[in-house]
Amino acid sequence: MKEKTLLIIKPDAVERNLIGKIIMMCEENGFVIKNIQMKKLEKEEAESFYAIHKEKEFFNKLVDYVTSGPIVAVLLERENAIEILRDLIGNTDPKKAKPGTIRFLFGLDITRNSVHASDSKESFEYEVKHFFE
Ligand code: FUP
Repeated sequence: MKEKTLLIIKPDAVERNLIGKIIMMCEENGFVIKNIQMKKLEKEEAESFYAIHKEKEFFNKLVDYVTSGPIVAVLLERENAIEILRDLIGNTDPKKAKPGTIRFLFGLDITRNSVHASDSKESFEYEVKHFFE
């Protein structure tokens, strides 16, 4: 069964002209682009998107970072999309990410880690509303 997931290309990657390379890696791994949008998030939108982390010590830093420049939201589809995209992006901390993953290749540190991907069906359903119908 085909499944959708959400990829966010974060400000550090957009700023370093990595949009094309990251999307190419997705396409090479069998994902089909269903929709795409570039957007600079308002503080309130970022706080809503990351609401699950509201109580974490890194929350304010995360919101400041993700609103620091434009991001690209990409709606992707393939079989088992959520799990496969999580594998393709790699560990949250680029230092711990497996070679060949997006965060290993492009991530700068745990905050500026280049991409976000939904980690479950439930988080996808919540996150996608911030960008697409
Ligand atoms: P992930 O799903 O891999 O993006 O990781 P989390 O949901 O745990 O974290 C969401 C975002 O919070 C990360 F992408 C970066 C940020 N974060 C920090 O800045 N510091 C931390 O210690 C953990 C996460």
